[in-house]
Amino acid sequence: MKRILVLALVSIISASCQAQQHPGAEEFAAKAAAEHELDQEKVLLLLQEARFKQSIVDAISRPAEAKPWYDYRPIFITDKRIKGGIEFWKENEKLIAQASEQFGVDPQFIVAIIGVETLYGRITGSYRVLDALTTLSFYYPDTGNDRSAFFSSELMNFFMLGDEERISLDDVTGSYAGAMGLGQFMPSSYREYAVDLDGDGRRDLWSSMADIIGSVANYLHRHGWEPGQPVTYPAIVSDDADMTLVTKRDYKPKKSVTEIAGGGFKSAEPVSGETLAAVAGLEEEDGYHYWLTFKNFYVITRYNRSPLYAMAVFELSEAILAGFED
Ligand SMILES: [Ca+2]
Repeated sequence: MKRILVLALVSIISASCQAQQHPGAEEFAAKAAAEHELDQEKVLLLLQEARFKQSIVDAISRPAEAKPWYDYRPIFITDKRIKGGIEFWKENEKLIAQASEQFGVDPQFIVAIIGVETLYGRITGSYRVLDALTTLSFYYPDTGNDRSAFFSSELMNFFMLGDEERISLDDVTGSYAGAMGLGQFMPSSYREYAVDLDGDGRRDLWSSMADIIGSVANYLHRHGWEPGQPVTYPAIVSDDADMTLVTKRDYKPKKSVTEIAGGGFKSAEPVSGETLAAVAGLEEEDGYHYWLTFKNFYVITRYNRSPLYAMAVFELSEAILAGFED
C-alpha cells in the first residue's frame, strides 16, 4: 500500500514538472471548447505537454526564402532531386496519372512539389507539430511581422484534425512551422484540401501514397490550376522598362501580356496578348532577370508565397519531365 502511494506521488510530481504552462493556453482551450466544440480539458492537457523550442523560434527567424535566387536555387535544383523525382514518378506512375487526370493538374508539378517539400518523403521534418505550433502561437519572435495569430489558428485546426482523422496529436512530426507529411500540409490545408484517394475512410498524408499524391493535386486544382497552360516565360526587358510593373508581393496575374509588353517586358516565347500575367524579378549573380508569370505560377505561390519557391518548383518540374520522357 505504502509503495503504491509513493509511486503515485512520484508520478504526480514528475507529471507536474513536465507540464508547461504557456501564456494564453487557458484562453485558447476555452475558445477551442466554445467555438469548435473541442474537449477543453483535453486541449489544455495536450498544451501542457507541448514544449517551447528555441530552435523553432530561431528557424522561423531566418527562412530560406530570404536568400537571393542564386543562393536559393542550388538548394532545390540538384541532380539528386531531379533523379529522385524521375524515380518517384516511375514508382508511382499509375497513382500520379490517376490524380493528374482526376484533378486536371500536369503530373510533373505534383512530383516537383513533393520533391521541393520533402525530397519525396525523405525529409518530412523532425519537430513535434504540437511543439512547433504551440511555440509559434504563444512565443512568436519579434521579427517585425507577427504571425502568431496565423499559427494560433493552425494550432486550433490541428486539434480539430486530430479528432477528425484520428491522429495522435502528441507524436505527429513535421517542419518547424508545423507542416505535415510528404506534401507538408499545414493543419488548415490538411482539413480543407486533403483527399482520401485510396478510399480507406481516412486522409493519411504520411503513409498513403494515393492520399498524398491526390491531396497535392487537389490543392493545386482547388487553387485554380490550368492544365497544359504555361507557368512562366522569360521576359526580354527594354532599357526604358517600367520597373513599377515588377511584382513585389502578390503574383495574381492582373495585366495583359500586351500591356506588359508596352511597359517594356516582352515574352521570349509566343503567348496570346490577352493572357494575364505578372512580372517576377529574380536576382542572379549578374543582376536581376525578369519573367512573365501566369496563373499557374500564382497557383504554386498558394503553396508557398515566395516567387523563389514557385520558380524552383517550375524548374524542377521541367527537369523531371525531360528525364521522365527520355
Ligand atoms: Ca486514405
